[in-house]
Amino acid sequence: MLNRRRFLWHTLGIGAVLGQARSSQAQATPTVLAGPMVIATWPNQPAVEIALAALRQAARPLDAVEAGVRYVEADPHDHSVGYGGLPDAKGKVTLDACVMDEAGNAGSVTFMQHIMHPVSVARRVMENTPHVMLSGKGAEEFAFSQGFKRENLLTPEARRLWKELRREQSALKVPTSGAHNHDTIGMITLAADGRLAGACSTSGLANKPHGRIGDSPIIGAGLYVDPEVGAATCTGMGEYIIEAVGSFLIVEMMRQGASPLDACKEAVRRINKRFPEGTERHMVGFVALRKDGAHAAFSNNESFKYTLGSPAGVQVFASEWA
Ligand code: SD4
Repeated sequence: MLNRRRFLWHTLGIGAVLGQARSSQAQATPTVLAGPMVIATWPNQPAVEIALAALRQAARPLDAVEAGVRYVEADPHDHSVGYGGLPDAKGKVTLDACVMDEAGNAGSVTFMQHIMHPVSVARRVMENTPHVMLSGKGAEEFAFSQGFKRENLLTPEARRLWKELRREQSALKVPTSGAHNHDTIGMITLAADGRLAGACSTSGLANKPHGRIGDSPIIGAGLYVDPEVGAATCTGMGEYIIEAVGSFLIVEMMRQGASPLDACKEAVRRINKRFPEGTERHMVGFVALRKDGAHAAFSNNESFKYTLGSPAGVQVFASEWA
């Protein structure tokens, strides 16, 4: 019998495996950190510019990453994050987000509705409670208790796109990671003094089952920051990323001496190996930043792009992929 994801591959007629990444424990050429750095998934220039500008003014990396991600959460044209995000199968916009700071503290909210800035609620969970994760109604009630406003996050445009997507998917009866499902923001920041922080925020897969939670709010899956080593974050089909514990895997490999690129390749290789039918629509994309400023991105799909903010400015790059 086909398992759930094999069913997706077969149903969608996804192409053949696209090759495998090579892993290595080789020590990368050391990079001298020449200034603050920011890496984010997808073309997210304004968000990276905000975070980089904050770091240049000596902001705490956590403040920089929160400010950058908040920009995307408030953008009605990003249909994978916050306001304007595409709803789930019940027509509800449900949000997942997490943060980690320079000490390795973490906070997260999952399956939360009606709050424009889940990244900031995740930060409050980290700072104002002894817990790491709050979910659903409980997360919402906590947000209200912290002064966040209840808002309608479903825009007319998102509702229209969701209806289109439902028509496309009605024959399949499964959510897919196709058009309109990109643009989840994962962002990692590095201050000139080596302090790190990260955040990830998403409305998840469009038309997902009500209650489904992806990788983005899961510490170690959608984001990981190790203050001594570096940070990683990602985008794509959350189920694959959770099962690979993708971001933790990458940071831990960097701790063992792998370069950021080899570590990202290994995470993608493990996912491709388990699901060799191909990744035309079911992509994953990782970005990694080592404490010395060395960085990389790798995906199993040629569509993946990332935004780098460095002393050279803010630029969008096509990721390597296999
Ligand atoms: C999820 N990882 O919920 C998210 C989706 C995503 O760009 O990254 N979309 O599985």
